Amino acid sequence: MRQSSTLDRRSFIKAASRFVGGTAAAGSLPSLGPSTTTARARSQPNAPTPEPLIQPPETRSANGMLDLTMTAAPGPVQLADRAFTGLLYNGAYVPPTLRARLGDTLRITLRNNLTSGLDRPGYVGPVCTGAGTPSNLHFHGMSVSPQGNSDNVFVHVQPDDTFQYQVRIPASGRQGPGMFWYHPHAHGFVNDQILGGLSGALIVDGIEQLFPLLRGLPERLFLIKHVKLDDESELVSINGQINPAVAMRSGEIQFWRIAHIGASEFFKFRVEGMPLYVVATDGHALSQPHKTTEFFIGPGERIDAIAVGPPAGEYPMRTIAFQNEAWRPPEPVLQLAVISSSGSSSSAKLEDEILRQRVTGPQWIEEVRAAPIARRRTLVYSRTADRKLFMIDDRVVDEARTDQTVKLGETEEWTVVNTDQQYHSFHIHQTAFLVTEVGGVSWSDDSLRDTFSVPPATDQRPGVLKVVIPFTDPVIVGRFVYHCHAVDHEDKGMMGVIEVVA
Ligand SMILES: [Cu+2]
Repeated sequence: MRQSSTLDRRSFIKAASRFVGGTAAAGSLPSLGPSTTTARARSQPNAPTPEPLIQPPETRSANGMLDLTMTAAPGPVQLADRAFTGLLYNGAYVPPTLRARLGDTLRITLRNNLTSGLDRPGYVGPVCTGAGTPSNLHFHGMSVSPQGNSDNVFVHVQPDDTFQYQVRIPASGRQGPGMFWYHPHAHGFVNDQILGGLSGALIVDGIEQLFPLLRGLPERLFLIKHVKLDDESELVSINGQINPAVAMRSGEIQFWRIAHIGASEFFKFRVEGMPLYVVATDGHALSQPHKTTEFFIGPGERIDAIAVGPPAGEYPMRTIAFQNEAWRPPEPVLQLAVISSSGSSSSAKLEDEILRQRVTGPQWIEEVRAAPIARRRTLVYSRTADRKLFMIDDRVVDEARTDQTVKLGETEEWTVVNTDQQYHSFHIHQTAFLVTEVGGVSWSDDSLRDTFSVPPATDQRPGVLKVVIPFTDPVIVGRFVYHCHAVDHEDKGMMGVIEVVA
């Protein structure tokens, strides 16, 4: 029923956009009466019979080297019954998952072919202007060098240009095995390029050494992307599929790697009637699996979890409506996938076995917890009333300015104060951090993060996030950035530059 009403609404908006004679970019429509302000346009297209979940293609390192050329260019995308022009790596809306091991080097040649104009008359595609723009590559979550041709977001690769990245993953140190991702980070163009489809998964193999139970389990990636089309409809896909079916046998154990590799949406979701056992967040292992039934995942965040095939039946993975922006109604509930379980084995005893697992080896988080705080800093997030500028400490980013200088070896406590009545997030490059306080309440995390959502301000007080950040890994010396990972905010200024000096 919901689908037919949103389809009606979609045709209505299409008609309206024809009437105003232009693209129906958000905010550009004239007032269409109360229905447009009370209903959100997000909708899933018709996908009558769920297709089996497809795993993205992979490119693996060999002899210590992962060699790949990635060309960013416009190209066709089909999501269920919707076709549009996206911005793609090597022609794919879900480009290859890069798989490497500690000690490997990623040697990636980026070719920027974002040259042709997408805003031609008759263009039907994402609300995006990613063509004719500079691009680059960021290796999100990785404790690698930010300098030279490594994970350096100050490099801007112009249209028609090529740049070769060489990112050495240290064989030992802070960087461990886990789930990471890659995406463009050319300031001012990030949102459009990720919305268009430019993002993929990056896995450092070896997590089974931390949790031997994971060895040999079938691995399922769930790469969440979101796109807004110029008729105002919004699509949320997993591995480039709308509402795919995940097949399990009752009592079967699978290893699920859920990553939000989209641009700017915050999601809360659950699998109805099916818990998951989280083993890592943002590529950092917990000390033991943690049973969870609801997940909050902002742009850039990842969750690795053990899933156990439930009794035979269908279990929808659905978003949960929640209030993000105080001035808009909550997003409607969306079905993201359906878990289709068959067979009759019992899964009851498996839960005990999973919850008994303990991570092997020393964990970085223990050092972070024990480190003395060398310095405390506060970042204040704000925006202008017209939403054109998003700021940290009352200023927009300037890539030539250094906002924070930190000494290598020190651990600091940063407080992020959100004066805006919507979610933002805190992300810093090259190092993970420990979350210690959320919304004025102390927060006990069992794993590190590299991205975390900052709660909205209320009428009474700002939303506050406290984190402890270790600047202790020599590989991170150099200049890099911290920012809100709702990247439309980052593009509009909500970013700062940090330099770690030896
Ligand atoms: Cu933000």
